[in-house]
Amino acid sequence: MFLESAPSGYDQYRVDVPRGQMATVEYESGTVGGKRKCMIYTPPMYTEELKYNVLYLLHGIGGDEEEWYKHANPQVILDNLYADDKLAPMIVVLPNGRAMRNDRAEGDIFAPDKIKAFETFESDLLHDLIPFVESHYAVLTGSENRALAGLSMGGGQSLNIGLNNPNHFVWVGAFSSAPNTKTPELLVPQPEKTAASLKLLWLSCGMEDELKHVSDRTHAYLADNHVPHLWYEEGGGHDWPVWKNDLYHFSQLLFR
Ligand code: FER
Repeated sequence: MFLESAPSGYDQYRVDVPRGQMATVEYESGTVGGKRKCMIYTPPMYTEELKYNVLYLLHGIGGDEEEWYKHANPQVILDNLYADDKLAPMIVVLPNGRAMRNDRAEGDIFAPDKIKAFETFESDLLHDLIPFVESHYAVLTGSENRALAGLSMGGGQSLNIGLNNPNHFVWVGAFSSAPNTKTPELLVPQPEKTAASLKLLWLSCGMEDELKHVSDRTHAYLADNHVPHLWYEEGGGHDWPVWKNDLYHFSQLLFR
């Protein structure tokens, strides 16, 4: 699919628009054993009197719960989209996808125990973080009200976890998925079932990304097996301009 790049200024702070809020919060994780941090963006005019959808947005191998915030200012992109009436109301949760006691991106970030922790996150997300969010924020709790997306390792997690849990997520987005992505046959063993359960399956990748073979392989299998998905090849590499552009487009498609 061809999408125009996000218009210039989409990621620039506008003085005249209502702002959402970005906060760091802690939740108890039975999976990891102890408190874990995540960031949560509540949209402009957030009120407990309404109920909101939730996008869980995951980081890459070199990051943590602050990665999107530090590199992409997602709150600016989202505030601007709200101001232009282009987003369905949603909270955005920025978890730490490395579910282990020391979840900082330090030392050898490719060490096997650290890679494994990106798998363990499935349990932390389903059993610890989602229940926390749903008991502390004014949110809708159906599968049609939850989206899961991420970049690189987080893109692989979104596919691995999202497609494995159709009762939890019907909006799934993978930006520049990393080699942690399961093989397509494992990801989508029953193509008809996956096709019937999802509202949106988004796959995107920069054309100069050295990991593009991962997304190519997933896309080819989905196409061969008639699983509807949005396939977006864009200019750029394994980098923030691509992921910011993905957030700009993907977020507008959610919860419609
Ligand atoms: C790999 C290359 C890259 C890999 C993971 C990555 C698990 C992740 C990159 C990123 O998150 O940016 O071989 O193996």
